[in-house]
Amino acid sequence: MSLIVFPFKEETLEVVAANLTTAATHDRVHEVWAVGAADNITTDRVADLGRDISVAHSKPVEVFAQERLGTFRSGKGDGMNTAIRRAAERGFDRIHFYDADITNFDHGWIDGAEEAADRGFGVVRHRFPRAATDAMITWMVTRPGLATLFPGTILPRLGQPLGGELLLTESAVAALASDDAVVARSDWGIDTMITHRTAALGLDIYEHNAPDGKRHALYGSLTDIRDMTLECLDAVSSLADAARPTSTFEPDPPAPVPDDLKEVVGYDTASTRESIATQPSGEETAVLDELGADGSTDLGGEEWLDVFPRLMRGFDLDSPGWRAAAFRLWVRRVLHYTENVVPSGYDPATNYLEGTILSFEAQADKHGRP
Ligand code: GDX
Ligand code: MG
Repeated sequence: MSLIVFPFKEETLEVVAANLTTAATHDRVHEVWAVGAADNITTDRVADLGRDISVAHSKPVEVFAQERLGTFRSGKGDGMNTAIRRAAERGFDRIHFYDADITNFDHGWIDGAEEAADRGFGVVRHRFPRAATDAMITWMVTRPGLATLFPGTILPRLGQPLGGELLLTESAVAALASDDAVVARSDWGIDTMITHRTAALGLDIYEHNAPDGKRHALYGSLTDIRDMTLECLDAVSSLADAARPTSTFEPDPPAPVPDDLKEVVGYDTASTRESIATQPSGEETAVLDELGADGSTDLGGEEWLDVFPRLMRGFDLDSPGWRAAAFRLWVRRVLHYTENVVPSGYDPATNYLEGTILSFEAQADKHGRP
């Protein structure tokens, strides 16, 4: 019995309807759920669409609002955890999660995950090629964090540790549903927690490549993903004393990246630079001083390698000074990479980024956990 779940906030209704239909028309899918954000003004409309799709394809399609389960900001984590809890009670063999805003979602994603689960993998993560300036939280925060805390393990090797597209088998669902730290993580930190916990469960993990990439709503300024950056930083830093992974990991072989994706610009540099033009407050300055960073210049790879472990160790999600300093330094790191490395071309930029992760692992091997 396979279930497909889409957490959704406010997305284009046609895109959500197309995704619900794609899921409902797959013959291995028994049920489809869409879990709406709290106070989501589109939930009733999506529920109407769900009823029509359910009737048209004779398949249960349930649309409901997320429950308040966690202790952080109520966001995507509450949505995923609401579905995980319900699915554990209902006894599905497999749950797939997909973002509701994907515009190229098709049966191939579901097939790829189901086929790997048929071969015995307990968790299947989708990976997909991304533009050189997309995934800046993954490259500059989450993977460096995992490399620093878990060098030499599978965690720094996962291509997309923040990916919201994955399949969990029954035992993974049961373990996540009863894990207090996962249930608490109601915000954007949920993906990091699920990634760590599934890697620590000892289940075999497969990374399936969706070769055309994930086409979805892109950002404007990096300020659009400020909360996501800070919450993902907090989530990875919360793993400082967490168990080392015991799962095995097998990725699909590398595949060619579509040409048009190599040209996509991930965010707007001009408005992003404007967003950090303000002078730091006194609180922010105190944090920057503590970190030994001045915040007035962009950060290259070596500077990020140096400061990031301290940033991760000291980070306080509830402190305005830490939030402002972390965001400013991350933006300055991303701008430096965008202006100095991306112009060399897609493949060199991607290879460069992979190299930065190896440097974090090498540094951690030498000095131990921060
Ligand atoms: N139920 C619920 N509640 N759904 C939400 C909420 C919420 O509060 N906020 C967002 N969503 C949905 C949204 O509608 C979409 O379906 C999905 O969650 C992801 O949100 P989106 O705004 O499309 O995020 P984005 O930037 O595409 O991020 C995805 O990739 C990130 C990454 O890999 O960098 C998403 O899966 C992130 O979790 C992931 O960190
Ligand atoms: Mg999206």
